[in-house]
Order: sequence, then C-alpha cells, then structure tokens
Amino acid sequence: MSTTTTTPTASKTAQQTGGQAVIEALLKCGITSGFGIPSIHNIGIYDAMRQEPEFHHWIVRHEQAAGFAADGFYRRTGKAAAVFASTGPGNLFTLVPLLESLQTNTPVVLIGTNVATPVLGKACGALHETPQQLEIIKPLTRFAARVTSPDAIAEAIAEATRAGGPAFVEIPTDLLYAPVTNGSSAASGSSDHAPGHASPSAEQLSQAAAHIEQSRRPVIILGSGALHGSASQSVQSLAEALHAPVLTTTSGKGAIADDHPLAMGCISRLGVVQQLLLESDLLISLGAKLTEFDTGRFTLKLPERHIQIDQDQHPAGSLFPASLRLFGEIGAIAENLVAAAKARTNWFDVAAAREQEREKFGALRQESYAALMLLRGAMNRDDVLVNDQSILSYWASAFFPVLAPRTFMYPTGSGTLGYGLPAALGVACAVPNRRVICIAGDGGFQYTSHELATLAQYQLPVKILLVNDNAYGIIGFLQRSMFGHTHEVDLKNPDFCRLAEAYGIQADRASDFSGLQQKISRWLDSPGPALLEWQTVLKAPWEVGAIHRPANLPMKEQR
Ligand SMILES: Cc1ncc(C[n+]2csc(CCOP(=O)(O)OP(=O)(O)O)c2C)c(N)n1
Repeated sequence: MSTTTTTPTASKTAQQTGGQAVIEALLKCGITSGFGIPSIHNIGIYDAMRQEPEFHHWIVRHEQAAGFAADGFYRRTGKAAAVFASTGPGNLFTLVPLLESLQTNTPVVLIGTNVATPVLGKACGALHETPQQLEIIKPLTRFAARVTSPDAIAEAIAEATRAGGPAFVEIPTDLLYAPVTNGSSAASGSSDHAPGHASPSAEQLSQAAAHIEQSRRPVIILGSGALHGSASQSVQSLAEALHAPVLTTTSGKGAIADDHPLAMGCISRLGVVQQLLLESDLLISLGAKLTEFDTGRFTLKLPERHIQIDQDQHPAGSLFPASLRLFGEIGAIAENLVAAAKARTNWFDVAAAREQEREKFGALRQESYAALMLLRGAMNRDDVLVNDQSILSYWASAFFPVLAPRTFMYPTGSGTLGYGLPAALGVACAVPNRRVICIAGDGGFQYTSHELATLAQYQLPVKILLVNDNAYGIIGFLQRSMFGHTHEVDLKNPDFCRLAEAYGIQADRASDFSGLQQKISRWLDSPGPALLEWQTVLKAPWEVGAIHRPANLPMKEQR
C-alpha cells in the first residue's frame, strides 16, 4: 500500500493527464488496488496514484510477483486488481502470471507501457523497446489493446475489466503526460468478472431438468466457476435438492464446505471418486474445468450423461464429452434446476465413504497427510491456504479439507513453481488482518523468495510452511519410478531461517514431524509474517497409493 508522505503538489490539474486517466478509470471500474514496480516509462501513472488516496498500491520485488499477487487478490475477493509494469522486461515478466490467470479465468488488468509514440515500431534502440510487445502478450489475455491517445484510456480500461479474464492495456509512455481532451469520460466496467453472460434457452433448461428427473444416482462436480458471487449457495441448494454427493476440482475446493454432509472432496484423489462416478448415472458439472492434473491424466471415467454448466464458453474446450451444455450465470441456472427438482432421497452414503477413506489414509501413516490434518486443526475456518507446487501441495489438493469459499488457492492454470508466496501476499493485501498460510517446497519457494521483502515491508500476516527436502522432490520421484535413477534434482540450499531473518521475518525450524507439532501454534499465532522450515522428505501421494497412479504414466518396469 502506498505509504508516501509527500503532499500532493500538482493536485489534479484542471486538465487531466493520461496517467491520471488511468487511475480514475480503474477506480470507476471498481478496481481500487494494484501491485507493481515503477519505472521511467510508467512513473506518470505512479504520480497520479500518489494524488489519489483511494487507490491502494503495493510495491513488490518483481513484476512476476505483481501478477501472482493480483491473481491471489481476485481469487480471495472476487474483485480484480491491477498490475503495473513497464515496457519490455517489466511486461514480459508478467507472462507466467497471465498464463495462470488465463487458464483459470481470473480477471487481472495489466497496465503496461510501451516506448513513446514517435519511436514506436521504429526498432531504433529505444530504451526497453520490444518487438511486437502487444502481439507477444495478447494470446495470454482475453483482451489486449494499445491506446493511441489519452482520450482512449478510459474506454480501454473499461473494456479490459469486462473481459472475464486477464487483460492488457498498453499505453505508450508519452501518452501518460499528454492531456485528456474529452474530459473525465471514464466508462464504467466491472471488477468482479461479470462479462455479459449468455443464458440458456428455456428448452435447454427443460432438457436439463428432464435428464435430472430421469436420473437416480446424480453426482455434482463444482469448479472455480461455482465460487462466483453467491453461486456457491445456489449450487449447494441444488445438491441438497437432489441429495447428490458433491465433488470439487482443485480450483473449486471450498465451493461447498468439506464438512457439509454431501461433500465428497476433491476429484484429484481419484480412487473413491472414480468408484462414485462409475456408480452414478448423471454428472452435473458446474463451472468446472476437468484438467489433466485433476483427472489422472484425463483417465477419469464419467457417467454417460453429463450436464456441463458453465458461465461462458471460454473453458468449454475439454476432452470430456457432455450430453448437454448450458452457458450462463451458474447460480441462476442452479436455482432454476432446484425449482424443477422433484423430491428424492439419498442414494449414496457420503459419511460412510468418507469415514472409510479417513481410516485408510490414517493407516498409510504418511507425515504429509498428518501434517495437513494438523494444519487444518490449527487453522480457522476462513484462514486461507495458498499453495506452490510441492509434494505437500499435491496432498493438499487431494485431501486438505476446505471449509469456506475462496480459501484455497493452487496454480491449477499453469502448474508453475513460484506462485505460492506472491499469491499469498496478494491475498493478505486483500483481506488485511486475516491469516494466510503458504505451503511451498524449497525449490518452488526460491523462484519468488524475494517477496519476503514485501511481506516484511507491509508486515503481511503470511505464514510460510517451507517443506525442505533439499531437492526437486517430486521430479526425483518421477525419475526413480520411470528410469530407476535421479539426475539433477538435489539442491544446495541457503539457511532458510537466516534468509527470512535477514528480511526481518521471524523464522523457526522443525527437524521432524514432532517438531512441527510443537511449533505449529507459535508459528501460526505469531504477529506479521513468519516462516517455519520443516525438514523432511515426503512421499508423493502416488508413491504410497493415496492417489491412484494414472495408468498412462509409464513406470520403469513397464517401459
Ligand atoms: C516453472 C516451472 N518449472 C519447472 C516445473 C517442474 N516442477 C514441478 S514440481 C518441481 C519440483 C519442486 O520442488 P520443490 O518446490 O522443492 O517441491 P518438492 O517436489 O520437493 O516437494 C519441478 C521442478 C514447474 N512446475 N514449473
């Protein structure tokens, strides 16, 4: 958040500049927060920001972190945030976050600059000049446009906020100082990802109702689309009306509380999930993208009848067939189907199935599973868990019980390392004074560990559980199982506690599971940011049979 103490000198001049138009347009569109790094090309925006106390900005240590922070901000609140980056390197460093946001339909507005209009496209050695910057970034967005006059800034930003996913507004740097001539004309947009929805026809709705009526054993899968607005209440009502067991994707975790009597957990654990789907005669998926990770490399078998409900056609590309596809506002469609539903009774004993599973996983005696249950027990219902990509995170996707919407984050869009810490800081900025827990491995953590500085600067209450096995552990597991050897996965790491302490962050180390048990409360309850390094070597869930190994993943002995 901006902490500048400088008094506004050039308080909004009578004639607005392009830089001021940026901030005004963002505010008009309901975007009140942003993350970024100032540069010679975008300080015109930062000066406008300085004069606008309603706009909150957090400086980070890398533009990549700004992108992930904005992504986390939206996933927690349903409100988009802006990313401010400069021409060339600054913008290009946001590419991976844009990919993550694109694949998960997470709205983020990248306000990036380009070289000044007179040298644009001249390849003349201008500072930060980047060939075809707009064309490079465009495929990773749902909207990308260059503005060619300060007057066009407001409308471009409004369009960006209506895109329903990441968007890029490219502004040549000179336009930030040029006067806006059409007055304060910011068009209004939307920060809550509400692109104009299609709605299903009456015929499609009655077809869906007929499918449901004919089914005896319906199952529901909820994805992140079921987290929008009040959709999670409506989809829960649908499940209750149909007495349908409810699964979620990894992104959809929290769309139904895991302690709801119909909640059957996440599909990524396969096993019992596959059995349930095989017994079912109808799948209703709502806002769910069936990814390779969640479906055992696309091997999950669905019932023949599948009603796929999504808010728009973007995520519809899928290897899984659907007998009926409905596009529109998910909550409204669910309510419509509730109204059409006839009384019915339970067909599947969720409580018994889950109890059986709990016993089975407890008996595996895996520290990873035990650590997640320990963590859940020590966390409040609405504390947020943000994941990087690590062995403990794979377990968390499959088994961590999520009790409230928008409290579990995972880089499901890109599968990238380095997401966890910056996304967690974005969440912490969005919901101040709430605890945010970040799980990362030693490898992934070091992609973005510089964000410890941002945590320290703003004293954000992010609690990092750093699982240190001194290796790219999951890759080592894959190499052992596929080739019988590991290669280039061992890491010589810094002393993570001293690293955190150098940033002014308190840190502690647990050298085994009982150390973790002893230290967890102190770590979680300490004020501000805190890091707990857990030194351990965890087994992958596929290694111990907690998740079925996909049949199409070759094993050494099978090759
Ligand atoms: C940007 C990127 N590069 C490489 C990978 C491949 N990858 C996935 S997990 C992983 C190892 C992560 O190691 P660590 O964070 O220490 O967690 P661990 O597997 O040891 O639990 C790697 C290299 C990736 N997902 N993203």
